[in-house]
Order: sequence, then structure tokens, then C-alpha cells
Amino acid sequence: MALLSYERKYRVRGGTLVGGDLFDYWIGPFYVGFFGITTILFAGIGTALILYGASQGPTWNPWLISIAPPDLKYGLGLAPLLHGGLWQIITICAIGAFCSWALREVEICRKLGMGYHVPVAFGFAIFAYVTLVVFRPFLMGAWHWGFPYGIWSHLDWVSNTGYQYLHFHYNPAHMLAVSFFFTTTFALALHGALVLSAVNPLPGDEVKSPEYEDAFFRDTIGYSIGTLGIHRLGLLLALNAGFWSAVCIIISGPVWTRGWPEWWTWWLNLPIWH
Ligand code: 07D
Ligand code: 07D
Ligand code: U10
Repeated sequence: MALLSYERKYRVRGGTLVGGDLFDYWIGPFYVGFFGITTILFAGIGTALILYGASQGPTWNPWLISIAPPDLKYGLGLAPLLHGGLWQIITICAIGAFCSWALREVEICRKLGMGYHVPVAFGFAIFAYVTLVVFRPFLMGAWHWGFPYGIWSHLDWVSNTGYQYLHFHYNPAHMLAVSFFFTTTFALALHGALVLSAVNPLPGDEVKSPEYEDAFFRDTIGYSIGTLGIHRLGLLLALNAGFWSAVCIIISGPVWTRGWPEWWTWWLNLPIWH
């Protein structure tokens, strides 16, 4: 079916969470909806505030523009606009835009009668972000602990925060998160390669059925997870990568304040060694 006739069939009213028929329309390829409007508003205001902050700062170099969180002395209170207040409003706009985007995805899922897997998955990314800029700073008693909004400066924050705990690689949840990220790319590489090898043959060759894909992995490793199963596994791996990332940073400070290498002394202190 051609794309446009397909869209005519599915571009129907209904499924909105709020607003009824209001905003229940498309602009070009984009579904709008109530949450499309709130996305544009939050993203627009947040972007404008970043530009305003940049205009008050020392550089227009896009790599170096940075909007810093408030000084430690402001604790969990509001800070003056140019001393972290911008960062606070931009954070609210960012959370507003990300959550609006997720809810717009939910409305599109409802229109299409599909499951909510995509917005749920995006929810894990939002969760990781909110952990970094709300939950952890809140538990540590100051917005100061959030990361600065700048391409280069946020890298400095990751490095500095890592070294505050001496050796971040010794954080056990960071190990889990890193391993899940690696496993996710490994699984996607295997899956992408396997599908292309079966359904995109050289000219003249036949397209192979899923049985061939199953047979390849049975022959190679003795087991095939199956064509639906690999997508379940991929989602599970990716969500765990984001989840354990959030865990690894929320425990750094609120739960464990010393160097991460020291955490492993529990191993040396096991009674079996004494
Ligand atoms: C490919 C989908 C498209 C998204 C893109 C990002 C902006 C920012 C804004 C100037 C995979 C669009 C970027 C809108 C411009 C301003 C104010 C997704 C794809 C292309 N980081 N990070 C990057 C963000 C954190 C870290 C790049 C965002 C944490 C490291 C880009 C967030 C920590 C490295 C970027 C965020 C951290 C990066 C490429 C939010 C731990 C790199 C991102 C909202 C998670 C890499 C110069 C990418 C780099 C990089 C964006 C948070 C660590 C600028 C929006 C605080 C170590 N990060 N990041 O491809 O090259 O994502 O940096 O949480 O090495 Mg980061
Ligand atoms: C937070 C992004 C959310 C994004 C959202 C959407 C837009 C719109 C618009 C394109 C979570 C944004 C969308 C803006 C764009 C358009 C149109 C994702 C987020 C909501 N580390 N480390 C991690 C590795 C070291 C340290 C996570 C590896 C060192 C700290 C991951 C190595 C030290 C923190 C990870 C390594 C250190 C982390 C990041 C290797 C530094 C964190 C992924 C090989 C000296 C962060 C929640 C993530 C974290 C984190 C990997 C090394 C420190 C597991 C592979 C030893 C302080 N590290 N790390 O979280 O957990 O994504 O954040 O050496 O805070 Mg690490
Ligand atoms: C998958 C799949 C599968 C497929 C697939 C895919 C997964 C098997 C069937 C999908 C995968 C791909 C296509 C592969 C590539 C994807 C990636 C590598 C992921 C990363 C993606 C990107 C980098 C692209 C990001 C692009 C985005 C987010 C679109 C940006 C668009 C907007 C900001 C507009 C959003 C629209 C809204 C909110 C609705 C309402 C508004 C409008 C329509 C009009 C816009 C309004 C204005 C211009 C007003 C003015 C705006 C202001 C003032 C503020 C604007 C501020 C901004 C920051 C924009 O498994 O099957 O195949 O294909």
C-alpha cells in the first residue's frame, strides 16, 4: 500500500489522553496533539533560555557554551538567574519537554492500537536524566550536584565526578551498566547482520525464511532465541543499561561517599578468610 493511502486509513481522530479533539491533527508528517504543543513550548523556552545564557557568557562557540548549576551555598533553594537560576528553569523545561514527548508517543500508540513499549523505553532515558539532575542533587542537599548544560562542560562533570570516587570503574552498578551497553551493541550487531544475511541476498539468490535464521544459531551455539525473542532480549538489555546507569550514579554520594575501590573491602572481610 502506498504510504499516503495507508496514512489516510490510520490518520483518524481519537486516542488522545487530554484535550479531546483539540490539537488532534497533523502538520506535515508530524502528529501534533496537546503534548506536541507542550513539547514545542517547553523545548522552545528551554532553547531560548540557553541562548540567553550564552549571550551573557564569554563565548558563542557551540562546543564551549555552558549553563552551570547553582553554587553549593544555594542548597535546594532558588538561585539568581545568572547564578544557576537559568539552569534550574532549563531543567524544568527539559523534563517538561521529555515527558511531553513520551506522552505524545503514548497518544500515537493509542491511535494506532499499538503497545506502549516505545514510550516506556524512552521513560528509562528520562529516568536516568532525572536521576542525574533531580534525585541525586536532592538527596545530596543541593542543586549544585547536577551536571552543567554544555557539550564540553558536561564531559568535565562526568570525569570530575568519576575521580571524586577515585576509580569509577570499581562501582559495581557501573560495571553492570557498562556490560549491558556492550551486550546491547553486540546483540544489535548479531541481529542486524543475521537479518541482512537472510533477507538481503546477492542478486539471483533466494530470500531465506526465519527457519534459516534459527538454524544458523542452532548450528553455531546450539540455541536460537527466535525472531520475536531477539526483540524482547534487545529491549531488556537496553533498558537494563539505562536502569543500572541510574543506579550507579544515585548510589555515588547518597549511599557511598568513599572511593569505589574501597567498597570491595567487603570481599577481604568475608569470614571465610579469617
Ligand atoms: C544518537 C540520538 C540523537 C541525539 C543527539 C544529542 C543536544 C545537546 C545542547 C549545546 C545517542 C543531541 C544533543 C541536543 C546540544 C546544548 C546545550 C543519541 C542519539 C545527537 N548528554 N555524553 C554526547 C547529551 C550525559 C557523555 C553527545 C544529552 C550525562 C559522554 C551529545 C544529555 C553523562 C559523551 C550528548 C546528556 C554524559 C557524551 C552525543 C541529557 C552520562 C561523549 C550523544 C539530556 C550519560 C559524547 C562531546 C549521543 C560527545 C556525548 C548529549 C547527558 C556523558 C552532545 C542531550 C551527564 C562521556 N552527549 N552525557 O550520541 O561526543 O547520544 O560529547 O541527559 O563522548 Mg552526553
Ligand atoms: C542520561 C540521556 C537521557 C536523554 C534524554 C533525551 C534531547 C533531544 C533533540 C536530536 C543515560 C535527551 C534528548 C536533548 C535532542 C534532537 C532533535 C542517558 C541519559 C532524556 N563509563 N560514568 C555512565 C562508561 C568512566 C561516570 C553511563 C564506559 C570513568 C559518571 C554508562 C566507560 C569515569 C557517570 C557509562 C566509562 C566515569 C558515568 C552513561 C569506559 C570518568 C554517570 C550512560 C569504557 C573518569 C553516568 C546515569 C547513561 C550514569 C555514567 C559507561 C568510564 C564516570 C554506563 C563504557 C571511569 C560520573 N558511564 N565513567 O547513563 O550512570 O545513559 O548516568 O571507560 O553519571 Mg562511566
Ligand atoms: C525503528 C524500527 C523500525 C523502523 C524504523 C525505526 C527503530 C523495524 C519500520 C526508526 C529508526 C530510524 C528512522 C533510524 C534513525 C534513528 C536514529 C539514529 C535515532 C535518532 C534520531 C534522530 C537523531 C532524529 C531526531 C529528530 C527528531 C526528534 C524530530 C525533530 C522534530 C521536531 C522537533 C518537531 C516535533 C513535532 C511536534 C512536537 C509536533 C507539533 C509541531 C510541529 C509539527 C511544527 C513544528 C513547530 C514549530 C517549528 C514552531 C516553532 C518552534 C519553536 C518555537 C520551538 C522549537 C524548538 C526545537 C528545539 C525544535 O524498529 O522497524 O521501520 O523506522
